[in-house]
Amino acid sequence: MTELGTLEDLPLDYRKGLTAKNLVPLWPSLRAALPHGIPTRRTRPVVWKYDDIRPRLMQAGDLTPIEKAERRVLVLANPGLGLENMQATPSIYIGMQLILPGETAPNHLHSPSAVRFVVEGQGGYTVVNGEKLPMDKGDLILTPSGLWHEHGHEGDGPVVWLDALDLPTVYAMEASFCIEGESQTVRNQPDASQNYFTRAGLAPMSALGRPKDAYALKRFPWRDVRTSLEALASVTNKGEAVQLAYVNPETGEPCMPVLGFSAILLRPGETISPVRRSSSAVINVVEGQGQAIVDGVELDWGDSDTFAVPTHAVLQITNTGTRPAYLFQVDEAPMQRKLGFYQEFPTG
Ligand code: GTQ
Repeated sequence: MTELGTLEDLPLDYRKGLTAKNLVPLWPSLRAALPHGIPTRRTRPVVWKYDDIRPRLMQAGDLTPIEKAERRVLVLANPGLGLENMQATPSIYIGMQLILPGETAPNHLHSPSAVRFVVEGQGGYTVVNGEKLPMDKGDLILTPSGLWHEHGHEGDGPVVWLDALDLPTVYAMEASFCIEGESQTVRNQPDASQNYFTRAGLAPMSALGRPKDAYALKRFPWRDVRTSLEALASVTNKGEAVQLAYVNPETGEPCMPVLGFSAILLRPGETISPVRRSSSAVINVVEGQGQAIVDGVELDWGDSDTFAVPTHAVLQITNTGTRPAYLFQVDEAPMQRKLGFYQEFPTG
């Protein structure tokens, strides 16, 4: 590799002249911007233990009334990226949100897209453009860019969910903003997961003759995901990932434009070594115990823990328990595919 010239190689008055005119020489920074072979990654493989998050979230419930928070969220920030930047990975924002019985989180819309993945509790709901979506453990709820959404809780006990947003990308583009609105009028019918899209391969006939709905299904009940994972496991060799992608039932495309979502089942004692990918990931444990080895770093995980996988990382995940383990994965592969640089790097 050729040694490139440094800033110090340049006469001081030349450098000063460049700076005065808002100009920068590329060659001293070229290798940093375009490292050979593999990107420079500041993202650390880290695990956020739910046992560390939960008591602090409950404390926030005591310390900060919902009116003073709007969204009562603790952000899972990757220390390698700077805690203040609120990035679990460079393109994935993750928060844990608490809502208490009787509380409402006011109606708003924003340019980033969000999903909610329910971690614990019963009786929570989100209203998205007038559609009231129940939130049971493991349910995935979409609140896409530009759609009104508000949350509430009609049950007992705390409800906690994981928020995943494409905020870092939208923010980096100086395109992140929010609008507040009056509470929505709720349509008096069940959400589309309970009447329009109840089985894979079946869509309402009326859906064929109109433009595709970018967000046809906004709630993916965990009950169905779990059943489908178990069925897929029955025809998948041990060591091969049992993984289902959340897609739009009208288009077959990933259900959101920037972030991708999938669910994984690991059989007792099973180890999977997913292909190395150009996208990063955040994995939340629905249930189970195990270990992940991410670029050589061992991360132990249990129920409701969450861990970060940097871009291009070598990853191995093991279920060390005696029951199946279920994982929920967020990645930015849909965005990377659209931008034309998504890659998988088979080992060997
Ligand atoms: O619930 O709408 O974690 O707007 C961050 C921003 C949650 C939400 C977050 C948000 C929300």
